[in-house]
Amino acid sequence: MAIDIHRLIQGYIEQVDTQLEQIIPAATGPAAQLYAAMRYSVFNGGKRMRPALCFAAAEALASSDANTAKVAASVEMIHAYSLIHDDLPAMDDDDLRRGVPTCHIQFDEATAILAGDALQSLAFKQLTELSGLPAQINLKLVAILSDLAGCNGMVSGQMIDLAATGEHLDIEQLTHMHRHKTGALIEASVLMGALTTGAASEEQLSALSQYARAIGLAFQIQDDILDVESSTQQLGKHQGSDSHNHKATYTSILGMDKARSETQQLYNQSIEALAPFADRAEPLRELAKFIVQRSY
Ligand code: GRG
Repeated sequence: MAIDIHRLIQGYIEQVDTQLEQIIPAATGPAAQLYAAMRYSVFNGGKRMRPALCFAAAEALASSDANTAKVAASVEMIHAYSLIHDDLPAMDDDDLRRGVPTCHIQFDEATAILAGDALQSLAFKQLTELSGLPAQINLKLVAILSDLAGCNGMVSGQMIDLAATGEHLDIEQLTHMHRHKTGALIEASVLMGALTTGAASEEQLSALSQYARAIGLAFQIQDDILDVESSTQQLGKHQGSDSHNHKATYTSILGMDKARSETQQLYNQSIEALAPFADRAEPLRELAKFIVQRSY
């Protein structure tokens, strides 16, 4: 039976949001503003692509479970922290995200920095609360998240991005940056979801890694295409912000047609990588299609 992608994503969103509600309760008392800023940044309408990839990767091997929901919450909290910090005046200096004022505009800069910090540490705490997995899998989850969200992944990508602002980049340099900045956390989401099944072989992880690396880059190219073609209302952030900020993009380097064909090629690669999983990988296939066809 064909999968309804919107229902599939909605189901994943409900599972991860239930988990996030438990992890980040509304608080009173001296740190109430910190919790308010964390909740503001997590519960303001993200697409939840990384949690969705976590659940779908688990389902490609076995089934998703309570551990998958915890890991999905973990990657979403890392994502939320990265967006809060990315929007700060010291970084991209943005005032609009997901159609609402960015965290530092709604609260203040110090609160936004602390909300990002707290989300990051809570993400790692989640990995101590998994049950029934062998210790070496638990350690592997921590190592993957630490590597791919940190200085071997997303944070390095962000540093490269900041250093490259206003500079000419060639396509290899741009790809290197985005494999880190955007692709690494997407890869972590897929690998970590698969690991929560306790049943992932090295071959399967390697195939899933190929899938994630292809779709992670396709995600970024589609983001660049939308930055040109979509509207501020649809995107929930300022349209054209990359060119406004003098950033190299796939569309500025390759042109729109080549950027589109590159996205299609990467999509094809992601689907090829899923061959060993047969029908069980249908949710991952549907998410790949959604990622390259999305309009927001
Ligand atoms: C500050 C350490 C640090 C890292 C920031 C992820 C990132 C690195 C910056 C975000 C800037 C950006 C627009 C990147 C392009 C791709 C991307 C990650 C878009 C936002 O992700 P979506 O579309 O967002 O999944 P939603 O709002 O749906 O969750």
